[in-house]
Amino acid sequence: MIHKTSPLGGATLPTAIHDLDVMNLASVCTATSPVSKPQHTATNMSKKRTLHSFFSAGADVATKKARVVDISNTTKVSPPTNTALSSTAHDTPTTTNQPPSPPSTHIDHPPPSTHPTYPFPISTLPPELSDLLSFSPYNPARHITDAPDLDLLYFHPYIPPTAASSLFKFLRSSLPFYRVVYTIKRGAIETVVNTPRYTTVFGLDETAIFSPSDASVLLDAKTSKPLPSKTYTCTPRPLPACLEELRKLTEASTGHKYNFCLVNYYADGKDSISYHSDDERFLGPEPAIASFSLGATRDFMLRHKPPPPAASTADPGPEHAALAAAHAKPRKFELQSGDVILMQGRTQGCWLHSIPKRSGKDAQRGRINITFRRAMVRGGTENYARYNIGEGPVYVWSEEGQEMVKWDRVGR
Ligand SMILES: O=C(O)CCC(=O)C(=O)O
Repeated sequence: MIHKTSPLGGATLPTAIHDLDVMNLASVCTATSPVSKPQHTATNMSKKRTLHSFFSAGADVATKKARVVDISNTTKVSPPTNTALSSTAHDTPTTTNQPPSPPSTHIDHPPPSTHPTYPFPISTLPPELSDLLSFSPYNPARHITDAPDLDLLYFHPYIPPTAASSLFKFLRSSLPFYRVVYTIKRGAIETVVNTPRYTTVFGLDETAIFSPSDASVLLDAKTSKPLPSKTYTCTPRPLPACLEELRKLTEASTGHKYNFCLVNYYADGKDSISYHSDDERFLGPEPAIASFSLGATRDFMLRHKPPPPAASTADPGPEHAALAAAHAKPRKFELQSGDVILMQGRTQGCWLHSIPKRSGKDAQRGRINITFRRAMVRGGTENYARYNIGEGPVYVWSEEGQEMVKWDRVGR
């Protein structure tokens, strides 16, 4: 974990760098509050399911199968007439607070989301897919608390199976991605880090909002007054409507609030993320992070941070032994397309997670991971932009080549 000076006045902020081969596992559990009562149980979670999803649990499989949507011909991104290059980009901003499209009584495809920071307009979910997503969560969550400091909700799956593949293809071909390269300095040594996956990010921390009348203008969240243009060194990007829809569903079914959406695309088994925890100070205490899997099955590994040194080596006691065991023996979840894991409570403070490289079955297939999080202060917005957008080229999915290619502005 790497620390930098906080813009909030001297405290250090761990940054969201998760890509070094050797992670510093020396940090110990940082959660400070006592073990809290779980916030959501599988039982009360099911109460938060949408009305639609209650019906879906009893719906017959044939009905669900009949609703499979092939959106492969409907996801083409429009030519970049409304991009950052275009002078009309400011004219029709998409704000983050628009309600999701009404269910499939709509026949027309809703217009794409535009914003001066988007390299090209981002498609809105086809109404058929949007309609299927209202059946989420497909299954109620399993509440996993059977190891020290661990507090997970596991929806297996969350996205209805009829929608998962379409949603994966839709997002892969609609979002702009980046392959971020950055340098870190440890003492006199500078290391270049090539992020081993494609990334992108949208969102804004709690201190500001996008102006409802012009999303290119930022307002102070408390006073609603416009913020000076230099408030952020990056230019925050609002969630496009397709991710906004997913964010609202996730808030309703997990009971937590989110203002950021980070997306990873693992092109194949060689792409990965090293052991880390999302316990940055800018997320506040005991952050809740909802993590979606779409596409290829990948192993999600979790291990407890190393326990503090035992006071007495003779008999460190059962609690210490349980921590040592949770550190020594990682937990593995084979995350499948449509699954969601919510990490909450002391999980981020005390546990590390990773997606290791993979060979063999499913290693050639791509996987999308979406995480919804809530950043409390400006440092979070800056940090996420730096490590998930960076300064390099934009990548887009090429249907023809079946791979990510550099976006050349002319081609789209
Ligand atoms: O891809 C995943 O499931 C995990 C992603 C993750 O840990 C992160 O973005 O911090």
